[in-house]
Amino acid sequence: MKAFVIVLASLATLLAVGGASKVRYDNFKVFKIRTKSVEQQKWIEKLASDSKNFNLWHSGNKEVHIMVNPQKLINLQNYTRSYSLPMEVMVSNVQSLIDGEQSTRSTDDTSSFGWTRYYPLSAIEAFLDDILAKYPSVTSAIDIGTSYEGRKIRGIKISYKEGNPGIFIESNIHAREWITSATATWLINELLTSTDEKVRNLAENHDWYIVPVLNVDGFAYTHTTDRMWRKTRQPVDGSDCIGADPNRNYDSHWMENGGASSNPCDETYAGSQPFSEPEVKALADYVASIKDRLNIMLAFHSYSQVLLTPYGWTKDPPENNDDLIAVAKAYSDAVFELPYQTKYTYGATADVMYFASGACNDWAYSEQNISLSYTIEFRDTGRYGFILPPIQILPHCEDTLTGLLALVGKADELGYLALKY
Ligand code: 0X9
Ligand code: ZN
Ligand code: ZN
Repeated sequence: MKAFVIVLASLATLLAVGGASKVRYDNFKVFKIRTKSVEQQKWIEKLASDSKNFNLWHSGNKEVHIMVNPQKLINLQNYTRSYSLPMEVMVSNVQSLIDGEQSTRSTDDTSSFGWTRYYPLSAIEAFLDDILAKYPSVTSAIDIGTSYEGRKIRGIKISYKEGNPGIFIESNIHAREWITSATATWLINELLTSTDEKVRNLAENHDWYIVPVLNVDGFAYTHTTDRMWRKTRQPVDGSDCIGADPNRNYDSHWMENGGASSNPCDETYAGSQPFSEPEVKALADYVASIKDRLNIMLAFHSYSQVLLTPYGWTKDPPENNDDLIAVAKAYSDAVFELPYQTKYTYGATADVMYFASGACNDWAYSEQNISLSYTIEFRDTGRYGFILPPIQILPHCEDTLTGLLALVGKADELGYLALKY
């Protein structure tokens, strides 16, 4: 027995040493560049496919945020200077942001789950188990499926009674967007424990299907190895680059209109074919199996503070665009009323952001008949980007709950919560 313990202990050291080979971002900077044309936006995006030295944090029609290896800064500056593009430092040292994010870990790490720090997948799973054990009559486990690396993809259903309209939440499909699963787990807890009358109504008169971490492999990888990882972890035949952008992999106008990349080394690589990524296929199969029970689809992302409506693959507005916008506006207005005054904008993805094909919310809208379907890009607008400080988790969660109350209220008012089953 003793020998066994020693073997285990030395294995742990080995693993710890392995964990020491984390990707570091010392003196990497993030620049905010104001672009004047789609060509300029595209050029900067192209520079970012040199993924060792550059990484796209955000790309919009007016502004691009790009992370740069200090040694390669000149490549970017040559371009921005020749076109006199205004360029400002958003993050001066990415590694210090990452270090700051980790430093809030304390001794209560193992004893309780909370929302003052970010947790690894194992802790999120333990949280789900706790919740399922504590609220057995209103919660049930959802087995979404298995990831490429063999991890379980888990979800939870909250249902207080028969005959409720359904709301589905897909979260952390992009590995580095940690605030999404922190928010999803907080929401689960809040729906079950809040005594606020409005929240009780939200919880008990709707069925909630919540998948806090869809991209489980990528998420685990952001904790062990590379904080800035976005994609899945499935190798690509004939390429040294790993993973696809799972939010370009849904089978809805896949790879149309330049809304995704066919280059496996790009951050928006669409995969070898629709649903090539097992995590995306699993989610799609599950959603398809309950689609008649779903009235609203929400995909949690970060960052930018924007509600994105369909479509991402075309600028043509969907049939109920006015309603989609009215419901988004309700969310935005309600959040702005809070003391934090967080400003959410809204609009169609292809208009306000960029062409993005094969995304979850378009697929849910077009292929599964879920007429209210949003991508919500959480805090912030670029100060910290993906590395939102833990101190902001709870205020952000309040924002989200307030937004959701308004969103669901407006959806009801416009007749979108009528049962389809
Ligand atoms: O590019 C994405 O997948 C999302 N933005 S992120 O910065 N989190 O990567 C936006 C997806 C928009 N949805 C549609 N294309 N409909
Ligand atoms: Zn098409
Ligand atoms: Zn995302």
